[in-house]
Amino acid sequence: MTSPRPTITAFKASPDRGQGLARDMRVRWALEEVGQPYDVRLVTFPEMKAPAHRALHPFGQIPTYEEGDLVLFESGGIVFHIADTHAGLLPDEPKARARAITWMFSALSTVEQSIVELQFVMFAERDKSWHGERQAMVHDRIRARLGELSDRLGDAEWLDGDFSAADLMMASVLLRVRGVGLLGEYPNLAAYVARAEARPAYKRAFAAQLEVFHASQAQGA
Ligand code: GTB
Repeated sequence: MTSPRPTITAFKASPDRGQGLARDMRVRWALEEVGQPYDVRLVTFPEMKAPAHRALHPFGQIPTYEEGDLVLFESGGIVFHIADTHAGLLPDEPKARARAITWMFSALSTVEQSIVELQFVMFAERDKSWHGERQAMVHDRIRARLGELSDRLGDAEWLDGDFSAADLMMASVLLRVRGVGLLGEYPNLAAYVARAEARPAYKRAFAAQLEVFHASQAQGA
């Protein structure tokens, strides 16, 4: 039985200006990896907070995922669903599958956590008297996690065997700190992310979200 073609939501005008850092990117990437065509509904900030969108996403955010009468929110849940229902992103062998899922959770709850903190520091706390001190503290927290991850990855190509949803999620998270220079301090992690970005599915997803940004610029959004 084939699933209905899913629709995801993404920013109409992403604040990252097409860098592919918003969380629709990881969903697009997963869909591209498994060869699942999809539609995108673009939403403005006010639309995200309106009742119609909140019916899909209780926190008024992107991304969401609609597939027939199934509605999902949370990029982790969405990517897991895609990986779970298509071949190619999770191993079939039960223990390897469980390890890959564990790494997905770890990317989101252990590694991304302090990276999200940095987002607040950079965008919401710039004018605070304690900004510099807090930024240094959060940078160090991120460095601690990156150092541990770097030690575990070592010279391996991917986190646990072949490329999986675990790597898709971890690379998506790590990309968020490349712009502030932290990823470059860990050459094996930088190379890991570069390998992930070189995947054709990543490139297709990146191009699709960049096209949205260019369209929003052309419309003066
Ligand atoms: N835990 C949720 C998930 O993983 O899906 C978090 C979803 C989330 O934070 N969505 C953000 C959002 O909708 C967009 S991705 N924000 C609007 C709001 O909360 O009102 C986060 C994001 C935004 C911008 C950049 N950037 O500019 O670089 C990067 C990431």
